[in-house]
Amino acid sequence: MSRQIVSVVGGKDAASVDTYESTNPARTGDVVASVGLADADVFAAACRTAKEAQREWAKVPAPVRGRVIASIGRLVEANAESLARLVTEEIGKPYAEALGEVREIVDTCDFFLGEGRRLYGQTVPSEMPDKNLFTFRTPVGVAAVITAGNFPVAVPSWYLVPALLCGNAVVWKPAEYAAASAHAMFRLFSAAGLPDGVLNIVFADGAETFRGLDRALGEGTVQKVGFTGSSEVGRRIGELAGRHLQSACLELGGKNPMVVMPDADLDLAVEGALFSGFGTAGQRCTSLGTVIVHESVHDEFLERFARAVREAEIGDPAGDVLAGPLLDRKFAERFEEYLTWIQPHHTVVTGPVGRVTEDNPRGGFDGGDGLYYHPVVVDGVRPDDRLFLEETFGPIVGVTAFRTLDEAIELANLPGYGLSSSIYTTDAANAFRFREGVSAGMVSVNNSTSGAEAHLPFGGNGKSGNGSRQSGMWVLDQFTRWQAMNWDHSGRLQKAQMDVAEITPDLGFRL
Ligand code: UN1
Repeated sequence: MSRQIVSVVGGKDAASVDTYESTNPARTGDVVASVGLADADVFAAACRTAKEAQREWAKVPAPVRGRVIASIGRLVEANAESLARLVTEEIGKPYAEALGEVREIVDTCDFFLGEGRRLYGQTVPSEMPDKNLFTFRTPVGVAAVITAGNFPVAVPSWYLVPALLCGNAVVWKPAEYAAASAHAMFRLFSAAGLPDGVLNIVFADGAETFRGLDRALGEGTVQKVGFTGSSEVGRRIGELAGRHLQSACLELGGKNPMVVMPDADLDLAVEGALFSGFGTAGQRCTSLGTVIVHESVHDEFLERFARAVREAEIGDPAGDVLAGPLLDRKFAERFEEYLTWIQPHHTVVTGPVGRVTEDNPRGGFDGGDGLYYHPVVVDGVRPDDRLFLEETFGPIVGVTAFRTLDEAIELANLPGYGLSSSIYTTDAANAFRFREGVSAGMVSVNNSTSGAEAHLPFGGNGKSGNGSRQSGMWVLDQFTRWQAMNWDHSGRLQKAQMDVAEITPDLGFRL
């Protein structure tokens, strides 16, 4: 029997106006959860509830909030297998990867539980005697967090954990097609003892969420918006937040390049391209977009890459496979559109294209009623092709050739995204020249474009985001604001810039 889930606001179930069925993409007939969808009123009410709860939560000493984060980590660890199984069931992520995703929540908790005992401010010297200067990190207030479903629990934890640790309350709107995984994670967070209203979960469609967010921003109940999803929606969220003088933390799409130099270890590059191109069925924001390979090793690389892709195991995500199905019908439909971008001047080097069916099987696998797609490598993409310029969320990778490193860097930056990037080379000078030239927020050397660790700054530039960074200590600037304090204990009014002692130099002095 499938689960029935609804929004939870202030610790209580909230009203729904519609129902969404979250299905298993590996067996589309199986309903994983029946999800009650709320409207804009519920979203705005959740932000008001969060604002109330935040006042008290901010008063809880940060080390005590850190203990709550520690408990969340323990609860997630103790429930890792059931949560990972649910992620696999709901979005078709291979089980080993789903376990890794759950691990990423624990890593994030491990990092931030100690931050509760740091959250350092500074003492700063004053320009006058008997005066002290300090800085404090203060919570922003309420964070509205809207997340995608390709990482239904790990990426939300990058927002939720630091936001809560810093003394904020959160209204979380997860993707509908990953609602059951999100609800399970919400229950684990609640079991750690978060007071009612500090973390709220609202299931709603995009339009209602947008209206609710607009209202909440207008009412002054949201001070930070976190959004992970497409560049197109991110732009609208950023505009909306900006109109209300609030800043958004945007983690958007990518067209992540991998440069393969003539001196690269080609087998290593192929392994990296296979994992980042087709692991998670190419549905990470960090997934490989285009391989930019030196003309002298192009043919050799392509042959080995195509072979590796043909031999890769695609199938039931509960098993030991490189990739399972696409996340959801919506993504399958969009992926079919991306396939129409393949042009006569392209060469598909991997075999069949499209949905895996009885008539279009992958070896002996007919896909059943799952949303399985053939992985595709397209050679000969050109800089003005849509396949080269736009994100193609799904199992498709383009290949193009270059002559000089400068040309490769230009190609890498051309699409205008700037999330992740990678270079395979055995020459340190190439690696550093690439790092300097590439516009991406993240650069891998002899490693794939995906698989960032949870305590380095994560985020992009250009169409990949507005420069905000998540993870590690860098995300603290998203969820706190600096407050400057000065304390004059001289007993008189000392005027800055005016009542300052002068020491007169002899500027005419020469040796
Ligand atoms: C995403 O797809 O939104 O670096 C995030 C990676 C993962 C996170 C991807 N740790 O590939």
